[in-house]
Amino acid sequence: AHSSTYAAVDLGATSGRVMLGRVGRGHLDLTEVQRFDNTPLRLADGLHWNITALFQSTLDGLRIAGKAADIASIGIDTWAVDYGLLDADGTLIGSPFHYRDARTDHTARRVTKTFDESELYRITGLQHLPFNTIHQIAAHRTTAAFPAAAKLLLIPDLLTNWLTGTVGAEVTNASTTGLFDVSKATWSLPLLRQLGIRPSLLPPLRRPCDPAGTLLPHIATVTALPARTPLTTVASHDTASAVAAVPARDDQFAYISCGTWSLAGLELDTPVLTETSRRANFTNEQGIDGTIRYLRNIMGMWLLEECRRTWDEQGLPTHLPGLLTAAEHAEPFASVIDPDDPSFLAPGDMPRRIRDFCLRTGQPVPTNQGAVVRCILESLALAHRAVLARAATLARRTITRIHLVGGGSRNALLCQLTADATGLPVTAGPAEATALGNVLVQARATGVVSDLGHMRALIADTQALRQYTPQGRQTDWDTAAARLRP
Ligand code: LFR
Repeated sequence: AHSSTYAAVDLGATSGRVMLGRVGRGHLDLTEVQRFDNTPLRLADGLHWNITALFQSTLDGLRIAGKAADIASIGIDTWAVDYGLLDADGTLIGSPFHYRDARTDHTARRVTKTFDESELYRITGLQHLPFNTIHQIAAHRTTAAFPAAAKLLLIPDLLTNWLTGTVGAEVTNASTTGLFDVSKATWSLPLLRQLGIRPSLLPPLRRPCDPAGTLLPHIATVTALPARTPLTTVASHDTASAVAAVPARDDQFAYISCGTWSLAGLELDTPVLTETSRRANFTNEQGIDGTIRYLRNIMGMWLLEECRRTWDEQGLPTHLPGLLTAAEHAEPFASVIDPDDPSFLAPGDMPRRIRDFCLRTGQPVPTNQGAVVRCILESLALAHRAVLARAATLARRTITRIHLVGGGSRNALLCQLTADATGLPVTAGPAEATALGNVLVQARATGVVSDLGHMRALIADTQALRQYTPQGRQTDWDTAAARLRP
């Protein structure tokens, strides 16, 4: 049967990958070509992404992909909010900052002093996160570099620029900046004016399925790909790609895109811009086809990843299956944390910060690795439950099933605890939802799949999914939740 192959470049906060997706009638498969670590770079002025290393790994991956298949097109997605600045010659000014850099600790407060937060929310619909692009710019603009900037490119748009020379801002990612009008789906010119940001700094918007140019000659040479290999604009915000790939069969679902972050919420037709929604810190980000991703960020597997990094430095075991088995045998509900406590955001000794949280809140301190992992997973399940219940109320929707996608869907204990805590059935998988969403938007741009419903049905029909049914008593979770209330 006829099928086409697409290359998906998917960069996450801790690892990146290049995948090949083959799509045909009733057919979809994904193979990994190359996986690489994404290790941040600490320089004198703060925490950065090692963007040239990421670009090099991307090129290596594309070269291998091109040897394995004839590539119809390439799509790029990454995490959101971060950007590179280009000068008037199109040269990158400095290495892009990492959203976990501490420089926004103070600027976030400054922006919200200059602006009425309610008004900001009515325009952007964005949850308050200290690292939103708007706050990063507030910190950046006092540096010598900023005045030299002619264009601000979000990370996927920057990599696209390096591959094809084209300049654009993909819309799902643009919606995470805090400079975007969610109701009009355009950059907010009034907001830019008030902030004193030249509108020309922001590139014209492009939408998933739009063409994004063809490989520059020197890129075609180093990747050994055909000269006119096209890039397709995908949902370049990884979370938007992941949600596009949720294998839902109806619209009464909630999703949890679980990787470094847990993004838990609903897909809506229109944004919820009420004061209650703002105070609950729900975000309205753009999904594909003008859908709204109504969700909250929960600290996610970052807590566990950072624990493992610390344990590795301390010479303790870090093998995930071993840690999860230990967590299964650990005592339930010994202590719970609020995963979104600001003290957990920065890189560093995570087990110590978890112990500190337990001490501060008068709970037993987890004394071994199994207890720490149990505490993290139960706390994430509790947060999943709180966020989804709130989302349903605020958006006046009924949830009958949770789709848990992303790397976290491989974690059976987390999936089961999420089912138990919410009292809802959980469908887990696909783990590579982001890359699949990336591939399927490319397939759609070339007419191989038709619409969002078709994309989701294809995933539901072809990918291995696991079902979890709620067990245990809801009251145990109520009691645990009550411990976190002051
Ligand atoms: C997930 C994600 C989230 C965003 C965070 C920072 O990878 O893209 O959606 O809030 O990273 O960019």
